[in-house]
Parts: sequence; structure tokens; C-alpha cells
Amino acid sequence: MNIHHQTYNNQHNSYGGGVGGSYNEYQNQHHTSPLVHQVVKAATSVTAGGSLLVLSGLTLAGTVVALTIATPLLVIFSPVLVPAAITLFLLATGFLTYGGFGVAAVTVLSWIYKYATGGHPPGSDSLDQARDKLGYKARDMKGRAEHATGMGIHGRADMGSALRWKLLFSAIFFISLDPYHFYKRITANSATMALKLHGIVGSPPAFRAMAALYEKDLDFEFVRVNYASREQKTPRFLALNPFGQVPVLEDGDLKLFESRAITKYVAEAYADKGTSLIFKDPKKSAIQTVWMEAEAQKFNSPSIRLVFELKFNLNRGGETGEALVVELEAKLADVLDVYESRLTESKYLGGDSFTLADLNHLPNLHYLMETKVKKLFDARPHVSAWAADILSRPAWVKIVSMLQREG
Ligand SMILES: N[C@@H](CCC(=O)N[C@@H](CS)C(=O)NCC(=O)O)C(=O)O
Repeated sequence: MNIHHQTYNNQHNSYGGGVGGSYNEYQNQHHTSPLVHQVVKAATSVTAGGSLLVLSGLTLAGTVVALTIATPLLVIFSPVLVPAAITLFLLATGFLTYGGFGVAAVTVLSWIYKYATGGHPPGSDSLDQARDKLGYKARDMKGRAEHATGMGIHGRADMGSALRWKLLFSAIFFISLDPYHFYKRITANSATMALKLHGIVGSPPAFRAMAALYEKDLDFEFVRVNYASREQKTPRFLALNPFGQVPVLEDGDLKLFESRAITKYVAEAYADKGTSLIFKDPKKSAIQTVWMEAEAQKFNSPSIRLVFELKFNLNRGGETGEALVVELEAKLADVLDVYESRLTESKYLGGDSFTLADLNHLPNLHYLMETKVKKLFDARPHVSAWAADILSRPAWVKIVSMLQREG
């Protein structure tokens, strides 16, 4: 997100245990050996798909055996009506079941192969979502227990990985119960959705992009990037963003990264939909750009670093770098003084209506309001009213609900 964020991340290999956002948890899971992963994945794929193939084979064998018994009956008894009916019944049910198991086995095998090798087969998002949610809760409890007993943080990666496989086995079980529904999901899923946002729940830049899509009332698919397997660093993801970070927006054949570039594109390309997020008049537009730059160049750095210090800090046992916080608060206070003055002359930063100049602030603003830094906003009446106004917009409230549901 910015240079500070990266440095922080590298030092601690984590944004923290995250009281506030599930996305921090993904950063804890980079330790599992890829080789071990691949071996386990391959073994599981073979076992799961193999059992379906065995079922298929058993049905075929059963059909052949039953036919062998029925055929002499056909010869011995005449008229042939009863044995013929038995034979036809066996033929129909036996071969149909055999074929069904075979097709299911091949489908499941290829789905598992894609999922286990870090791909995104249709329906895997729901599985990942459930996995991530369970993993987050489990790691959070484990982290608290370890913290209480003074233990280290080792072993968190195994927890996420084990959950992934348990969920995968549950999924296989349910798929075999209802293969038709599974098939329908595969064929009806995302292929037709033009807009795709790749991100993780809780990530401030991903939420920035999502806010623009919601303001524009656009249908889009939210593709959850799997941090546990470092999906953002795989060749497939690097082809979307060579920096290996979320968010990425796909609109048909257009692929965009950098959250602010995404919000700008969405506002311009879908100018006639939903909320108008930009001014058309060149002078108004120029002023709006000034405040968009203020967010990116002045507000973002102290605010996101404070978010990481104060909101996502549990990995360090709840400690924060107090001196750093004081320094960052002073920097942010200077920025907010300028904002206070600006907001006395105009209801929104970019002008008289809500635009990208305001929207781009939302994620950091949201997280800061849950920290002691809120006092800096409360002390400035215009800034405080502005923050309350933009944070209560329906598009943003939708995102907060998602965070509460999944975070
Ligand atoms: N300037 C970028 C920052 C993106 C960013 O920092 N994304 C983080 C998540 S909050 C990420 O993907 N980190 C993963 C990594 O660096 O491996 C933006 O605004 O889109």
C-alpha cells in the first residue's frame, strides 16, 4: 500500500493478529513448505477421486455379475418376459450408475486438482471463505492462549492448512451426495461476470476499490485471494499484478491494479451509473484531483501506519510502538488541520458533493475510528461531521457488514 506498510510487513511478517480485520491473519500463514503441500495435495486428489473411480468400477463389476446370473434365467425360462425385464432393469440402472460415478469422479478429480494446486475452480471461493473464517477464529483463540501462557506463535500455518483439507474433504462428501447441484454450479458460475475484483476481506486498498463498485451499483464478482498459499505471488496472479498485491480489477480484458487507479477507472467508465464520483467541469475536476492527491500523498501514510500499529498489532502481544504512534499522530493532526479548514468552505473535500476525493479516505478512516486516534477527528467539528457523513453511506455500510460477517 505504501513504502511504510511494506517495511512493517517485512519486519514482522504480519500485520498482527487483528482484532479488526481478518485479512491480517492471512499474513501469518506463509510458513508451510510448498513441497509438503504439493505431496499432500497430490495424495488427497488421488485418494478422493480414486474412491469415486473405485465406486464406478464396483458398479460395473456388479452389473456384469448380475447380468451373468440373469442371462441363464433368460435361457431356462420361456416365455422370457420376467428375466428379460430383470436384464433390462440391470442394464439400465447398472450402466447408468457406473457412468454417473465415472463422470463424477473425473469432474471431482479435476476440480480438486485445480483447487489443491492453488487455482480457483468455481465454488472454491465459498470453501475458502468458510476455511478463512474458521481459520481466523481458530488462530485467534490459539494466539490468545499462547499469549496467555507465554508460548510462541509457531504452528499457526499448520492450523490453516489442516482446516483447508478438512473442508475439502467435507466438500467432496457433499459433492458426492448431490453431484447434479455441483455440476449446475460449475456450469452456471462466474464465466459470464465481466467485473471481477480480486482481494481479501479487510484489506484497506481492496475495500477502497469495492467502495467505488458499490457506489456505482455495479454487479461484480469478489474473488478472494488465498493468502495462506501466497496466491498473490503465483505466476497466475502476477500476470494480473506484477507487484503481487491486491486489489486487482478485471473488466473484460482490462486488468488494473492500484486501488486508486481502480476507483478512478470505475468512476469514469461507469460515469452514468450510481453515484457520480467525479466532476465533469475541468476546474471542479482539477480541485477534486488536488484532494485526491492530498489523500494519497499526505493522509494515507500516517493513517495507514497508525492503523497497522493500533488496529492490527496483536502478534506482538498487544504492544504498540508508542514513540512511533506519537510521531504519526502529530503528522496526521497536521493533515487534519488542513482538512478542517477546507471543510469549512465546502461540504466535501473535492467540492460540494461526495466524490473520489472523499471515497478514497474511507478504509483508513474506518479503521482509525476504532482506535484512540478517533480523538483527533472528534477535536475538529467539520472533519468529524464529514467523517460521520461518508462512513454512513450505504455503499460503505455494506462493506462494514461484510467485515463483521467474515472478519
Ligand atoms: N498501493 C496499493 C497497495 C496494495 C497493498 O498493499 N496490498 C496488500 C494488502 S493490504 C497486499 O496485497 N499485500 C500482499 C503482499 O505484499 O504480498 C494499492 O493501493 O492498491
